[in-house]
Amino acid sequence: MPGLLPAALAAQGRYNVVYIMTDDHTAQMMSCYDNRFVSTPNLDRIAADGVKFVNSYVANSLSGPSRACMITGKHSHKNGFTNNEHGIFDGSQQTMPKLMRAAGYETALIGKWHLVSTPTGFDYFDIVPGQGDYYNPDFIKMDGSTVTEKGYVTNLITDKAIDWMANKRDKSKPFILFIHHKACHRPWLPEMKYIRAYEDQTFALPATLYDDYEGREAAAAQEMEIGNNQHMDIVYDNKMYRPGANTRLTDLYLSMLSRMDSKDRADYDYFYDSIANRFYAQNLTGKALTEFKYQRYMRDYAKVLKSLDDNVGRTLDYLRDAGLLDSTLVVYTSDQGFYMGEHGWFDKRFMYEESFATPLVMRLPNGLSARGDIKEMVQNIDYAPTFLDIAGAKIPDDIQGESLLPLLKGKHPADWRKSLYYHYYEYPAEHSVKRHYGVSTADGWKLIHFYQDINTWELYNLNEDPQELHNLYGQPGTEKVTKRLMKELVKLQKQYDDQDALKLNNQK
Ligand code: SGN
Ligand code: CA
Repeated sequence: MPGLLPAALAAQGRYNVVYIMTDDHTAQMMSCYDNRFVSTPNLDRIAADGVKFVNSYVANSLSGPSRACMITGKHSHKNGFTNNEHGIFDGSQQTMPKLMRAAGYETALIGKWHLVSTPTGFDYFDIVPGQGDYYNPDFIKMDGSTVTEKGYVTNLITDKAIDWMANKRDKSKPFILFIHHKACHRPWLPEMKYIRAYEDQTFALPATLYDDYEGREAAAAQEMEIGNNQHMDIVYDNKMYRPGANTRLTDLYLSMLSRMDSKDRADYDYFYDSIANRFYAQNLTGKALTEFKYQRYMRDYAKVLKSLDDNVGRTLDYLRDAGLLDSTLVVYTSDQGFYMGEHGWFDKRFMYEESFATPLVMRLPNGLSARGDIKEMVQNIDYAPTFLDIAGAKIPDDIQGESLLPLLKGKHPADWRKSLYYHYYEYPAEHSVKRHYGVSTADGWKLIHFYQDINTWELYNLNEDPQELHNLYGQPGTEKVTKRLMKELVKLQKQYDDQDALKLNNQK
């Protein structure tokens, strides 16, 4: 074999990086974070052989923007990709994959890209168009052609990732491989072998399923409620199809299913039709309907996750069998968190904990000694500088994230950041979440400003109100803490140079 053996690479500190990112996977549905709902043994393996970040967050809780923050190490207003709906990522800008490549790494991207422009900085890519499909999905190749491939998307992405590591890469170089799964994005279409999984399980209702949004105007204005059929579609999301159905998303649903092989489709219809027949015979309304939809949602999401967990296991097994584990940093994260019925919701976008947070676990190669939980506040803008640091490359001054490498070495720098900045832009748009920015502090406080066609501030004490139900902004006795958070917010806006937001602080 030409080039350096894995052990030699590790000795040089030039670890490989396998970065696995899912779509919309949230910590509530990952057993090493939260074991109430599902078991994810393979994801948990990553944490067991390394670290679990328990204060891991995104800078903008939406797919494209989150991915842009990740590959640039910069907040949205700096990388330019602020929202999914109007954005085209400017691929001519500095990105971490380009810098990794310049540092001698082989770079590859497989799966969901979602940044519209053709990926730059990759020696190899094989991506799904837009959101991609679950069944017999299309893939866009480097020559620009689109090919429909047979199978379930999570298996196919993993097959491709393993094939690239085993057969396609230049083995004389260290590599960074981005495996971007489509799972577990809406509408949670399961792999056929798991279509019957979780059907005996009844999931506990979240305490805030019937939140009334009192004191939170933006929360009241959203369109992401499980119980509302205009928000969570009974056909598309819950798969309760019957002939003549004409909900807003019925056509989209049927077009997705039309990709299936006929035998699978017959089995799929047989399974969901029997549930739909019972459902329509009951004429559920009110809370009974909401809770039926919640259970369907949880089960389908859990099924999709089961295939994902299997495939992460396959990826780890490949690395082990190829002798690469000791020289490879394996990262598992999601493009953002997600609501599993908290506040009555699905989807993400808000700076509230469930969607501001994102799972982040890492299996560490030989030589990186940290183990267990890491409590420092980290954000997805930190991944780029971390990987550059691992590659021994210079971290450019304009990168806004911090390298996590000291934390992976078991250090706890006293001057580690004590607050995080967030800015969400996609409004007006699907799910109607107002534009907002805010600051969250290590001592458990959060201040958020919703703006544009609204002008409201929210203040939370997470230590006493972890579910963020009590907006304390403007309450007597909070003047001092509000002032402190306001100061911290302005400090971060200046540090990150978010000039537009700075001006909005004084919106009248
Ligand atoms: C689609 C979904 C939305 C979802 C966005 C963004 N609608 O538009 O529910 O919020 O993607 O998701 S759907 O009817 O097409 O399923 S993201 O993860 O890509 O940002
Ligand atoms: Ca997403």
